[in-house]
Amino acid sequence: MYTTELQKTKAVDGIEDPEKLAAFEARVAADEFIEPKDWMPEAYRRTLTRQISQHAHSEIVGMLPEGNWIGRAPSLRRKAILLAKVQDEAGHGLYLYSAAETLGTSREEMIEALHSGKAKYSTIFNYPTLTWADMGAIGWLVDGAAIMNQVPLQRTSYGPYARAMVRVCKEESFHQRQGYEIMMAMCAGTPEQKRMAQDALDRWWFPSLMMFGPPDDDSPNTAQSMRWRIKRDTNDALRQKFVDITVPQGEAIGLTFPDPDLKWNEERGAYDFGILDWEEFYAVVRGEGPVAKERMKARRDAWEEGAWVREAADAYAAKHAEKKAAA
Ligand code: BYC
Repeated sequence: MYTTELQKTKAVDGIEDPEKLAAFEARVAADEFIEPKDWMPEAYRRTLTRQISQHAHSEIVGMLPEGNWIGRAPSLRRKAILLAKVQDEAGHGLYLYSAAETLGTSREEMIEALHSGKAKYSTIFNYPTLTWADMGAIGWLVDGAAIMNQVPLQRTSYGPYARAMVRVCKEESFHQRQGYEIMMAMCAGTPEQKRMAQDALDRWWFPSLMMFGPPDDDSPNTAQSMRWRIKRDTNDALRQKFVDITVPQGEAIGLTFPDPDLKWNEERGAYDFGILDWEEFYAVVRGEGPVAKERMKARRDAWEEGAWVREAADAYAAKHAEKKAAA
């Protein structure tokens, strides 16, 4: 299902029916949605399954860093908001697994790929959450980056993915605001609170920029995904947009960005910024992130501890099927 297998299916593309392929490409070029029962090239199906399932895994693994703070939120109000946000992420995972299932891969297969380390999930969730200010930084930066990437996905060429994104984006925008509001409150608080907010920005800034994926020149999937309108913007274009929107937000609350090369470029009408540490990115992608092992263990434990729920649901479904058959 993942890159190596995808390369194989690219070769198989040569034997796709040329007429069907041409009709498919014309539909995509006309901005028509492709639906589950429509004909599609095998490589399109596989790249979508890869992207949507990895997106779903990111939502579910993404519940862990914030879930760790629900019991430690500083007030009842903050706790209720964080609880709602983490529940939203579970919902996003469910819409996305459902969208991916319409392409013919079962949820069990996708979960197995995650648990065996075959499938990727966003690098960002392999960093630890050390203080309450990290809840602010995650909402503001991580959800902010997610919206930047996901708003264009509302127009992605595969119908079920595009429709799932509409609701996800509405919720993400609430998440971004709640995070920024935590940062605002901490920046207006005691010197210690301001220091915590700055420290969170210092640690989360570069990992957030890496969420957009490798630079366009090193992105093996972008060209084909843009051609099939799965991706509507390149990794670098979205990263730049995110920097341009986020820097003034940070400066407005008195924060400074941990990048000495960050400066407004009048000619380009955009911020210049330093080169990211791509070696760190690839190491995290390989599963060597600071808390990668902990995250996977938490997911596998949750799956095993939830076995009785799946068994009970199956037994209930079987009982109903029996009753229906007997009626
Ligand atoms: N982390 O050719 P490229 C959230 C992989 S959830 C890990 O550019 P593509 C949230 C990439 O998969 C946010 N791996 O790939 C949740 C590929 O490897 P494979 C998640 C990464 O697919 C809870 C290889 O590197 N959002 O926000 O064209 C709480 C080469 O990359 C990453 C989505 O998933 C990464 N950061 O573009 C709070 C959005 N970047 O698969 C918040 C949907 C790249 O070929 N996905 N890789 O083995 C996308 O838009 C695209 O898949 C990406 C990558 C832009 C991420």
